[in-house]
Amino acid sequence: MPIQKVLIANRGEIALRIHRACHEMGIKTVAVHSTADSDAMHVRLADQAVCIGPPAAADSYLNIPAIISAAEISGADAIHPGYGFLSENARFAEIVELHNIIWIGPKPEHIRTMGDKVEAKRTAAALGLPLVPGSDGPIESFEEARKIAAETGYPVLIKAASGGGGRGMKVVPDESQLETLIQQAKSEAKSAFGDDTVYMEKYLADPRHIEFQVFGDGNGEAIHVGERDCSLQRRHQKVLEEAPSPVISHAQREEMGMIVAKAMADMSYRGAGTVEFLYEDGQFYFIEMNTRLQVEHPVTEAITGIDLVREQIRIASGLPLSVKQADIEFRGHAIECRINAEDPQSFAPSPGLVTGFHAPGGMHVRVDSGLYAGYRVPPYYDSMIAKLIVYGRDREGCIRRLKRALEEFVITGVKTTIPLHQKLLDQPDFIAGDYTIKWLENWLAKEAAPKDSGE
Ligand code: MV4
Repeated sequence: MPIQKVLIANRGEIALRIHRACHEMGIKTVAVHSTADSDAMHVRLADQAVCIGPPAAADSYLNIPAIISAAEISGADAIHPGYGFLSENARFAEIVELHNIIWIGPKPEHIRTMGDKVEAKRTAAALGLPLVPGSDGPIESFEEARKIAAETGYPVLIKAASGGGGRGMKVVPDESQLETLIQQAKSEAKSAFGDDTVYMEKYLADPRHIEFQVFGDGNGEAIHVGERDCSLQRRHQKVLEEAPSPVISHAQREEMGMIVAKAMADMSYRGAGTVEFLYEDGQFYFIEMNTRLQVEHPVTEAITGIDLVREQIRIASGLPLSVKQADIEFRGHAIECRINAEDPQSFAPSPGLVTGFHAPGGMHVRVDSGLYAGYRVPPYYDSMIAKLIVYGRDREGCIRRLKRALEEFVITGVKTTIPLHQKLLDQPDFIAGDYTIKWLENWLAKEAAPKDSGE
């Protein structure tokens, strides 16, 4: 039986994105929402909507019994988790499947494996992916740590096995601080994640963050749909992403893409995944894998023409992958700007009433957003309110079109990061594609510093 009704366990632009794929496939949708989101666009567009709790995410979008009940009551036969919230909760995936509801996502065992960063690295190594040198598993003793650090060379980085996304990392400059920083990392990991397992890696001083998008059918077939460059981040939040990466050649993409796709095939991975690498001096180093759809997936859609959410739904329905690796072509260039309801200088959240909204349009301009004039941005959730995704024949044309689209974009009533993107697109380093994971924060620090008048 094909999927007839999907419950979308999310909110905001990603809930709309999933709804759109469903309706294009003839599938009905059920929205869930908190009491703070009764007027949200995802609720308005869906065929049905169920209120699942009060504003706090812990009581609504993370409320497993309420979401399962909503699926049962509405007769949904599948659940799509989107990103964030319950998307990488292996227990939730298991519970969904135990209720005979189709989980539009990876196998729960793979979600669990990749959620533990030590297990993820072990798995990646066994599958032949290149790793950052470091401890083969958790750090068991200070003596062992001292030995490994001496072998890999300082500085080293202590990371939490249950961390990810940069939380709880400690850079250790030399041996004198190793013991103290391991202790600190362990105690912070314990209080943040309830798990004090830590591991060690050589600290890469100035890499790029490049990730490969993959799909598996769960039965040993897998493809890659290229990489995205996500190096422009602030406090581990991506600000702008692009595909292809300005520094990866066609040959490198083919080579690394094949290695990654083969790894996914060998583990019989199911659904969408993102394999994250640090890239420095021409080398890729695996760091983590995300077992979900990502915010920045539209740049991949733009350069491949493949609807990634449709692909996820097809796989969950038991259908084969819709494209063969040999038929996937990468054409042109795409950039996504994440637009947040924040002060563009201080990054302080700016929730409240949207008094005016006009989205840009025209050829190759895509806006994914649940905003409308009269909508009130609630203060309880992530501040991302829109994504602007622009395509061009080449990177230069893409940047020109993106600037034009940002000029057209009107959002009044709340502050947004649109002016930040406009400034960023004028930076010579950005225009040259010459940036690493440190570039954005360095630039922001310079911008904030009082200008030297030169007198
Ligand atoms: C690193 C690293 C340098 N060396 N690992 C941060 C988030 C997490 N996913 C991995 N992170 C990093 N791991 C080694 N061995 C630097 C970072 C990092 C980073 C990575 C990607 C994008 C932005 C970043 C910002 C600061 C640090």
